Amino acid sequence: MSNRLVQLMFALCIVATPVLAQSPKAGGEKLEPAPVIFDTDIGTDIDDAYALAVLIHRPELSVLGVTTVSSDAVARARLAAKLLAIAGGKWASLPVYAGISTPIQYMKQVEWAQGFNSPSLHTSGGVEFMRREINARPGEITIIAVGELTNVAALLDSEPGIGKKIRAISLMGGAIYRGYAGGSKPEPEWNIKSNAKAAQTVFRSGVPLLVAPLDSTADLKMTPEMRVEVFSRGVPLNDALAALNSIWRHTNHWKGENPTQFDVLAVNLVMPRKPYKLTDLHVDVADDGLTVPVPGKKANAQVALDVDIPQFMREFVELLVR
Ligand SMILES: [Ca+2]
Repeated sequence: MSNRLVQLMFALCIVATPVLAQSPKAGGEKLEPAPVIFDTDIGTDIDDAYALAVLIHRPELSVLGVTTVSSDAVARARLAAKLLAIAGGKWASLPVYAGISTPIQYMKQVEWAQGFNSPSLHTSGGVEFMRREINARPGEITIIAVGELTNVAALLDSEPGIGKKIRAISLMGGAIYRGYAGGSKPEPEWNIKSNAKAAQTVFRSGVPLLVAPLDSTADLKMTPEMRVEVFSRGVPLNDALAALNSIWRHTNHWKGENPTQFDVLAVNLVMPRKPYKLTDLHVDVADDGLTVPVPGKKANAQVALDVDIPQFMREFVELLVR
């Protein structure tokens, strides 16, 4: 098959992707930003902080608020609120709500925000915030979920029919055909296995799902050279990322050195700037958190199984050094 033909097929594939389409403004070519809520376990791994920074730099997305989940969700919310305050401008007043807390996990980065407070920081009410926003704008809002799915499942369980009012859920989670290491077998991935029951609720909900599993995210490594580019920019948000990256790098118990940008892909899938390969799949979640593709069954997700890693990382760095 010629390269040209492959490109054409790729283009057609993207055009046919319904949940990703933006709504054109009436009478004009300019596109309305897509409203999103960012649900995060910021503070444990480092990629949530980068994903939030990417959201700050994506004008085609309109962030309505941030909700936090798992471990000490209040400490996570404080961290997100401080990062947003440092970003400044409208970001400083973006609402941040703690969602559901769970038993304590490693989350050393939250100490960076100890004692921080602001009027936009809410120490409870994450799930209620999501429900309020979705009911106010039925069919419009995409939830970007980059932690365990506890808040999202609680939202779906909180009100009959609420799922039908959610435009889509773009989530980082699962391992379809591989695990964390290249060439490894699929294994229960962290966000799914941390609350497999919640993940089952989400995958059975009928809400359109965009899924960034380990298949496409586990190799999104931020090299030392990329960190130099981002951290030498000399702006407060990047300085904050450098501080958080340093805390994470020197304290994480899995000896992570080059941050893997798992969660950034879940942000990018809402409004892709380039042809990610999305595959319609039916995905079942087993009780241990394994995500199992079921061939022949009606698809419940569009799954990113493949990504152009150099292009993704280049775009990621360019966004953060603007
Ligand atoms: Ca995360």
